Amino acid sequence: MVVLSSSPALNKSAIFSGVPAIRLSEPGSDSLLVRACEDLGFFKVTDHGIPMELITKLEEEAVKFFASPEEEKELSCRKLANPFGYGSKCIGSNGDVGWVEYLLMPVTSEPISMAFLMQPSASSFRSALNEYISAVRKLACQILELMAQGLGIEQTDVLSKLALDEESDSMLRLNHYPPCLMLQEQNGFLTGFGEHTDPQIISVLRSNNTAGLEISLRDGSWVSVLPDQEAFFVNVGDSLQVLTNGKFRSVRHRVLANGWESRVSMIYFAGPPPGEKLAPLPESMEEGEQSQYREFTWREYKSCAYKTLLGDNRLDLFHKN
Ligand code: GA4
Repeated sequence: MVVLSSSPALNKSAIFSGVPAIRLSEPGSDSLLVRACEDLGFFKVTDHGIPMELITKLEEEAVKFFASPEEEKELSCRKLANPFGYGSKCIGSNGDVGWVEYLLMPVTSEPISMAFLMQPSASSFRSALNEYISAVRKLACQILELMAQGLGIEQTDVLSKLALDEESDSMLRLNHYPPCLMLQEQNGFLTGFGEHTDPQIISVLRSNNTAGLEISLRDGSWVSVLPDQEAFFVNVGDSLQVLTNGKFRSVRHRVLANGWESRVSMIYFAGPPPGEKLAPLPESMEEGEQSQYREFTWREYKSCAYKTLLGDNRLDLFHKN
């Protein structure tokens, strides 16, 4: 078990009221999405169509899971290969730590099976996960199709088909940031999940009604995002930045934990198939525009990501010159 004793208490950033809130069904939502991806690389969607019962059911199961004894959590996931499974405080394999415990699962075309979360009592957890995964994947695809439409791309499934592909390397992460008793007296904050960008195409995040998520604006300043029970937050990931030749901005974000509240978040990462070449979509480029990146596959990018530290700027390594 890693102890985070030397982490200094952090100050919370100013609350940001500028997160674009987009109703997917409103006319012009495609252009609004594009603008948000260009400006911040971050937005929230409000009429997502995912029933609240489904979200609440998974959130309750996640809370139950994280409240179970440490050995049980570890045992229930032992069939999953690295980096998947249950983890506590260690993020990745290069020494990053945070005040967080998590469950990281691959999302495939097959439902989550008995091989994972093996106790008989986990059957309601598995079914909540499966229902949630199919709903959130559908939402991610709807968003990706609107983005393609907003970019003026005729083939609007050009992005969503990557997430729907049989081989798509997508995943679901449940994070639990427990209250940190050490911090209660100091009234401070601690790094729950350190600053980073997500390597995938987009990430679709839902959290309980607890603050903690912060994003970095274009000028590098950090702002705190107000929780919203009704909405899903969406991050542009590094892959989408490449696919749009840098027009969309992969957003740096982090999570701060505090002394009193328990934060639970559920994030679906829409990833491409391993062999997919990541290169700017020709339709998203102006005439004569050159790619800013050398060509590489998602497999290469992911393997590079796992050699880096969480906060590293991984895309720089693939930038031309
Ligand atoms: C960040 C986004 C996802 O949570 C994740 C993370 C992954 C991990 O926790 O295993 C990484 C991190 C994430 C980026 C750099 C590497 C890999 C930890 C780390 C230090 C699951 C992912 O795909 O990349």
